[in-house]
Amino acid sequence: MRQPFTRELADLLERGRDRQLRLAVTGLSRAGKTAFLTSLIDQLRHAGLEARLDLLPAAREGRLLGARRVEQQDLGVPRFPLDRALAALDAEPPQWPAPTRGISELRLVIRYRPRRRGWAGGETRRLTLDLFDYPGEWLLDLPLLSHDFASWSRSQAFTGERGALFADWREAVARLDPAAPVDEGRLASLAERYAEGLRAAREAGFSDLQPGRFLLPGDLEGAPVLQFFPLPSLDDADPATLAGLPEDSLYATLARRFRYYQQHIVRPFYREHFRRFDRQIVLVDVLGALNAGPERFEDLARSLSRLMQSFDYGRRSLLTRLFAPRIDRLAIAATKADHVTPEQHPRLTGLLEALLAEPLKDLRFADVPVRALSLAAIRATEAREVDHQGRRHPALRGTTLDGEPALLFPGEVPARLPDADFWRRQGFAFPAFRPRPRGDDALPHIRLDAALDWLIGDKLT
Ligand SMILES: Nc1nc2c(ncn2[C@@H]2O[C@H](COP(=O)(O)OP(=O)(O)OP(=O)(O)O)[C@@H](O)[C@H]2O)c(=O)[nH]1
Ligand SMILES: [Mg+2]
Repeated sequence: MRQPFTRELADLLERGRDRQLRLAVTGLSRAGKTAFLTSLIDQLRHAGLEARLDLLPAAREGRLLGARRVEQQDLGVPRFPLDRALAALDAEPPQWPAPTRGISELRLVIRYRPRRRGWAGGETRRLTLDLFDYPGEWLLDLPLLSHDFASWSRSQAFTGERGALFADWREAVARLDPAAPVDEGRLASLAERYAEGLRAAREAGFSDLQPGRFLLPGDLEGAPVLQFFPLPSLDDADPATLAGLPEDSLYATLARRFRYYQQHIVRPFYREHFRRFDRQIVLVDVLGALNAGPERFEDLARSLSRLMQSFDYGRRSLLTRLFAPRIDRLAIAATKADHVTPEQHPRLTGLLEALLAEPLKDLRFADVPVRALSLAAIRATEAREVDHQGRRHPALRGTTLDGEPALLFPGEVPARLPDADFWRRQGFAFPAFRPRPRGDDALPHIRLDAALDWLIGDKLT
């Protein structure tokens, strides 16, 4: 058996020769992470055969020979459920892969021929690609590291439609005395009500939700570390008084759990995973948010700017002070572009850039190379043109989830951030489509090859 340190040494050597790359895919719930990774792996496995990867030079030049799945490096991380995803797509009728939770990993070895001028030898090289899928919600917890329990409590707002979803919990919590001895059972049930509020808010399409792990508890379900909540009544409390409260008071108990969450949940993710990724792609379901209306759209904007703070490792950033990451390239992508007609795609990319204008400015200032694009990992529609009153109009053809054939024009994507006028006048509406039967070919996609080029293309030269 190989000793772990030998394997680490081998990994280190591979990395030294630039033959190993750790690529992570993230995005909020339902952004399209599983579909993206499934398609990416499928394209690479079909490379050199029937995959369409014209925007990836190594593939276009016929130098990409294929890819094989091998045993992953970190045996403690769940395996990315590739086979389950492919089985769903191969079902009759085809289905989308099931939602996933937590982090997962898969290792691919890519074989390619290096580009050599004036030399036609048969040398092949290998690139080891470690792929990771993890919930973007986890990144929403980064700002939590810069708070103590009291300041975190004050930073949580419960207003508007979103606040209404927490009404139940707010009413119960308003009556609590932070200094009173804690009642474990009561605290657990209040924490559960708070988590219910978060889940309801997510169901309703909100995404600016904290703590992130409450929504995706994984194996922490029911653990006391997830049994805390903000205390809105702390607004005007004096810090010295709070600090002096007894250990068994409600305040001290919640504050302890908050600290535990910081130390044992948030930090380890950054230390053991995030810091070690070489490249990342952040997926954003911009079209889904447009479909869901103005309040959700603004909520997405807010949570994305919070999520992107994890990538701003400029000099002053919180992250640099904690654990300097080494990401040298970042992509942000608007997913599910097959929900709109092709002439709308540049607008979709434009809208994504507008949505992320502030974080993008910070990233460029911090000299992090970043590229924005729009793509469909698994294209479920076909672009068509229809005649209407003697004029040709772009349209999409697809099959709805109920199996109904559809031919439609879903609407225009606003090129800038939508204003009140846009929501009043036009809005935006499209149905969800069923994936198409894939047969033996690689999965149909839009610009997944462009994403691949930006993320790994330079390692295949
Ligand atoms: N038309 C279309 N729909 C897509 C595409 N990618 C994802 N979807 C839709 O979006 C849903 C969510 O996609 P997933 O890949 O499961 O998203 P995820 O980010 O892994 O979601 P979680 O695992 O729940 O966090 C799918 O079930 C599809 O309905 C795409 O390329 N085209
Ligand atoms: Mg998933």
